[in-house]
Amino acid sequence: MDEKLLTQARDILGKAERVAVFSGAGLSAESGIATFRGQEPDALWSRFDPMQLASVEGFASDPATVIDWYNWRRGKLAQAQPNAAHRAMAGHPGLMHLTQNVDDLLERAGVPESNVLHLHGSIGKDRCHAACGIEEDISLEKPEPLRQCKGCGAYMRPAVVWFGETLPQYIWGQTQAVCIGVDCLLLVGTSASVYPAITLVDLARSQGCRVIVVNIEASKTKQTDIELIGPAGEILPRLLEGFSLKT
Ligand code: BJW
Ligand code: ZN
Repeated sequence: MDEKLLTQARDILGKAERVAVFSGAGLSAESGIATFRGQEPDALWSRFDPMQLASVEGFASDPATVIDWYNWRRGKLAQAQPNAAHRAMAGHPGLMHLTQNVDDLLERAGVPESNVLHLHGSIGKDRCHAACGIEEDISLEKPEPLRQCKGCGAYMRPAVVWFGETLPQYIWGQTQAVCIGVDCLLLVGTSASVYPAITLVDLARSQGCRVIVVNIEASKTKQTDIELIGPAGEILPRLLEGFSLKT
């Protein structure tokens, strides 16, 4: 890591009054959770077809395969533990987290549930695919195979956001409000390639917010002030040390 850039980033953080974190799959990579598009050989979209496994069309054509795939990922998450990056951020319980991640590793690290806005839903829940309102917590260790909704008979599915689906309206409104109010946004472990989530960074920037990137590779977005290149689990503990950050 470039020590000079780290010092500059800490300078920005030291002056910021309200900070928030926008995270992606790279945050959980050091916990053994595969990213989607990262350069790692186990990145999910290099091995699996996203339109078959993470779209309404894919679920309609072969729901059992989709559920089996999510249950395989749930098993991996059951074995995983929060890493040093999750823990470093949990040391700042006043921080708001806007995360694209569907895992619960921030919460397991000790971040209050109310401070985590899951833009793409939660893999630890199922909901009715016909949206009749039924939602159920599921066991990550022993998830249910394909089954029907007790309320209306449609299939149950993971409570996540697939391609072509809109983001939960309430969460979307809350994340926008956070982005309007912060003066520093940490962009941690995301390829910044999925809409509309990534437009939140532009929204924050349009209000004069500074953006600090933490990623193992250079960011595709040009809307950044400082890029700290390296694993989140190494950078975040050093970046955040000694501050009392809040949103
Ligand atoms: C590390 C690290 C370490 C590694 N430390 N860093 C063309 C143009 C514009 C938009 C579109 C388009 N075609 C289609 C669209 C829309 C589409 C979209 O954005 N597609 C793009 C891919 C082009 N978006 C949608 O469909 C969204 N809905 C929508 O637009 O609704 C409106 C609408 C409605 C109806 C019709 C049309 C429009 C919904 C998007 C839902 C995304 N869902 C997923 C799956 C969630 C469920 C699940 O988990 O299975 O969300 S896809 C996947 O991508 C997942 C992630 O949350 C999301 C973002 O990925 P993320 O987190 O950035 O991960 P990676 O893997 O991409 O990057 C990891 C990064 O970590 C890398 O940079 C590494 O370097 C780094 N890293 N190790 C630090 N140790
Ligand atoms: Zn139902």
